[in-house]
Amino acid sequence: MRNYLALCVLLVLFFKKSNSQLSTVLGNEPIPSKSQLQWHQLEYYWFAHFGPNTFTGEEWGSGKEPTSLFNPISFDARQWCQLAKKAGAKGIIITAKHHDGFCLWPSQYSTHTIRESPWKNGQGDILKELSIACKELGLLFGVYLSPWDRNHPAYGTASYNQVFINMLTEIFQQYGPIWELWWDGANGEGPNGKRQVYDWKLFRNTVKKLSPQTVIFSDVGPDIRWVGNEKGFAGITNWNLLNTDGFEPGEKAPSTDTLQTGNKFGKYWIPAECDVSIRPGWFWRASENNKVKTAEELFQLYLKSVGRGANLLLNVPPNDKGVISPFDSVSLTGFNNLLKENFKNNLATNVSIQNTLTQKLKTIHTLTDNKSESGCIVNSGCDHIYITLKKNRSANCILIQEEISNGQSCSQFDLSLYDERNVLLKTITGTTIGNKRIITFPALPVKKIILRILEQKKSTKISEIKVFSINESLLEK
Ligand code: FUL
Repeated sequence: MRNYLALCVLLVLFFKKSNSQLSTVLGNEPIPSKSQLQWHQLEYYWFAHFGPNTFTGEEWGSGKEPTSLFNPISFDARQWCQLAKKAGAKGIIITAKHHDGFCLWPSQYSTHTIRESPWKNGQGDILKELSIACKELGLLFGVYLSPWDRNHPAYGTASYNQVFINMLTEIFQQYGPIWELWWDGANGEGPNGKRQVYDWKLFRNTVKKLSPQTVIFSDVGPDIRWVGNEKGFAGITNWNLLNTDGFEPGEKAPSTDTLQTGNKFGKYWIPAECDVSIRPGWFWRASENNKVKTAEELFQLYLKSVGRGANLLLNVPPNDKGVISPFDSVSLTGFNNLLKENFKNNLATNVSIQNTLTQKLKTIHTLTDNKSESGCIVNSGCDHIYITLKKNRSANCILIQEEISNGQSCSQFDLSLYDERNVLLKTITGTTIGNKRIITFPALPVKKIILRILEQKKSTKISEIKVFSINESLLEK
């Protein structure tokens, strides 16, 4: 009996632990880990590309740039964070080391770092200042660490894999907690003309040991996948599942089309993240100050990423003084205002569900309670969800959320829009829902909407339904 009890305790502990670390399977369905589920709720956060390229105007530094170039005299991590907060972002992922190998922290494992730069007489530490500012202002702190290194003398030899592990360990131990770690799949030649054979398995295992709660991004996860483009959009059909057995980041990744849509019957829960820059390039350059995406363009990206069930990783590159330029900040605060204004007034007054076999109709308050964890199971075929709207208001946007903690289910749905006299105005069809699905259409005098799930993997749990009248100029293009 005592052994039995001990085993039960062990199992509970193990399950609790593993559930927070890795995506698991329920029945045959992959489900998100606790960290992945929290990641889904973030929806939108920033990338900060910063380093020698900020001073040279290059996108991919050669690794031969003199360290004397790096001197952001007005560097202010709090300015970045204050703006990120104001712009509604939930965290910042910084390029601790880009392909040029320059480290934004004084790494023991490189001689090409800020320690060798004139900035703060070599005493500065960007990762330290940014991680502290993020904590103080309530933002998550994430790190991009490029495996490709065009400077490190060990690159292209087996010993470089250990250098990379040492750098990861340094970062996690000195600047943690790190919420998301970003691995680029790019792999070119290093200073000795050789390419590296990465030990991805060792990298992954090391990070999972150092920080089990961190979500790791790469082309193929293990926690978050690349969306297959750098333009900021997910597939219109977007599964949070992916088959990664036999694949690796970089050249051995699945096709970009597959990354965009995921695999309906994928073996692992690896949702898509849409990385895109607010400027044409990833790094700041003065010549692109007048090419910053407008608030309206950012809103479009939001519809095509978050509105398709993915997350939006928006790159906001600080300038050569070490601050985010006013050109970018105008767009960013404007974008957040558009989100707040346009998604403020939910026109749905009542949501009820009717089983067409029994004709029973009941109101479902959980679908309008603003809580994505509560919801209502919808059976395909027999269940209809009725959404009643406020009077005399035209609508042009519908937002649906699926409760995904037990997996993603809906693969086909339709929405029928009726006016006050019960005349069918329009039928909209869709495929996946996932964490969020936002559909826009030219405004119509809608009084009632019926949502049907036409095809699903198992029972779909819908958690929120909202209807809006957004500015006509913001409809998805
Ligand atoms: C790419 C890199 O090569 C770009 O420079 C940038 O960092 C982008 C986010 O990922 O693969």
